[in-house]
Amino acid sequence: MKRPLILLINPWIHDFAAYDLWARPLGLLVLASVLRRHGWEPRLVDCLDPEHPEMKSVKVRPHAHGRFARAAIPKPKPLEDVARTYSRYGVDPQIVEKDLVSISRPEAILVTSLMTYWYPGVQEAVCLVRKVFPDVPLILGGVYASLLPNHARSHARPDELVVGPGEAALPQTLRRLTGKGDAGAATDALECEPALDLMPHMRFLPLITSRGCPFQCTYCASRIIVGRYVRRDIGEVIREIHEARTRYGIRDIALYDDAFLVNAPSHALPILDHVAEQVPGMRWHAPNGLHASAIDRRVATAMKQAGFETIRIGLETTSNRFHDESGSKTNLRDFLSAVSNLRESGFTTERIGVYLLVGVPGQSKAQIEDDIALVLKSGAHPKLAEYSPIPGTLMWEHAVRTTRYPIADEPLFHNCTLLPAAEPGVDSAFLRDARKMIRESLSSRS
Ligand code: B12
Ligand code: SF4
Repeated sequence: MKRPLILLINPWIHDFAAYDLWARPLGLLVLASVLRRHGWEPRLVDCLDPEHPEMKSVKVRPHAHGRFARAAIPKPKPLEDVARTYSRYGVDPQIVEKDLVSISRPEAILVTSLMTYWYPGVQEAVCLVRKVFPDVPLILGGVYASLLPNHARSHARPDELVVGPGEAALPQTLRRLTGKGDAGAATDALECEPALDLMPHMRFLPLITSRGCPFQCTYCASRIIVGRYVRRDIGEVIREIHEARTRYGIRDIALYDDAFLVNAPSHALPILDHVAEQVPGMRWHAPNGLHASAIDRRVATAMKQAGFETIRIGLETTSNRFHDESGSKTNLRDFLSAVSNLRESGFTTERIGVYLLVGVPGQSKAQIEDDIALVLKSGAHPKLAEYSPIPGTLMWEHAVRTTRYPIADEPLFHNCTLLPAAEPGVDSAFLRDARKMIRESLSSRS
């Protein structure tokens, strides 16, 4: 019997800046695996497809990450005064429309969402699929939908909206809306294995070995979005890596975990050791921050042997006071020890990227300068990451009280480019100079 068709949409990004750091719609890809088990035939339309064959400006990327195609678009009214070009990142809408028209009418449409301030891209995608497939039930989920469900209901106007992981709710919601598919018994198990064959270009494996995080930092939404911290069976992770290599020839792994290295002896270490021995030649990339406090000598050696190439440590600041007050995920001593372990294991400065969170309420320019100096001195590469206030987090109320933007009324102001919660003086000019200083300092050493 023919399986009912379901269309999965990864919307465009509307922003001042966006860079494809091994970004793939992993939420939709894991839901596709669940839907297949429930009798559906999923199809993915990725508005961000970085290598769409009809996009003339797009070049094949040897390193699997790079720039998205973009087109300047008018700024939304609340951002009119911002002196930066605003763009739609991704595939031209006419090309996406052509792709949609070539697909037979689906029984249902799923749209994902990521950053809260990217909602205009979600609206645009919903409008287009509604135009091509009027009267097909449309369900919205993902990070934005979970953090701001009321805003998403009124601005994207889906037929249904799912908050949090979609695995449990989707099969039954689809059965109710369409009468199709197998509703099955509700389970709260979280899926982690993506339907890789749906990715238009399989250049790397987007891998998630655990969902959520045992910490609850005041500036982070992991706990709100995922709810609980769950680790996958190690054997399953290893099988997924083997399959990606043997079936699709994939050598690059992009880690999407919030907490890959937490409890390393019973989780990350056996995975890394197995890969080093049995799947040599893999290259690991961790664009999302890794936990400094977990990087002892044994972990650093295992990372080197398994083929880590892109390391980002989530340090945020060298201030122990900030860490004590924000969740204690790490501290300066553990960070310095992590860098020294990585260097002794053979990683060079350029490989050891360290995220420093900038523009946090109450953070002074002097603190940022000290953070940069200390990270450079430790032998690592500071990477400044602008803070985005996130509704529902413990720091949110503080940000609402101190920001000069109405962030509680308009999610466009959560955009980290605006430095919405930064103290006076911590502005784009200051950060431009800071980045220049980092480049100069690193190049003078090499
Ligand atoms: C991996 C990741 C990244 C990756 C890229 C991800 C991508 N695809 O583009 C990288 C490292 C590049 C990244 C970068 C950034 N990120 Co980020 N990232 C994440 C992270 C850790 C995981 C997202 C993920 O893929 N999870 C795995 C999949 C399986 O889960 P999922 O997508 O949520 O899908 C599930 C559910 O949401 C639901 N679902 C999803 N879609 C749908 C659809 C339907 C119909 C249904 C029913 C259900 C459903 O079911 C799925 C399965 O359970 C989240 C934190 C988190 N735990 O969510 C932050 C997060 C999304 N990032 C965040 C931020 C701030 C950033 C940065 C701005 C940081 C910075 N200052 O530089 C940058 C900006 C990126 C850019 N391109 O410009 C914030 C969001 C802030 C906001 N205001 O919205 C988060 C929440 C982290 C945080 N600080 O709390 N990020
Ligand atoms: S340790 Fe990282 S992922 Fe976990 S809550 Fe803190 S910032 Fe979020």
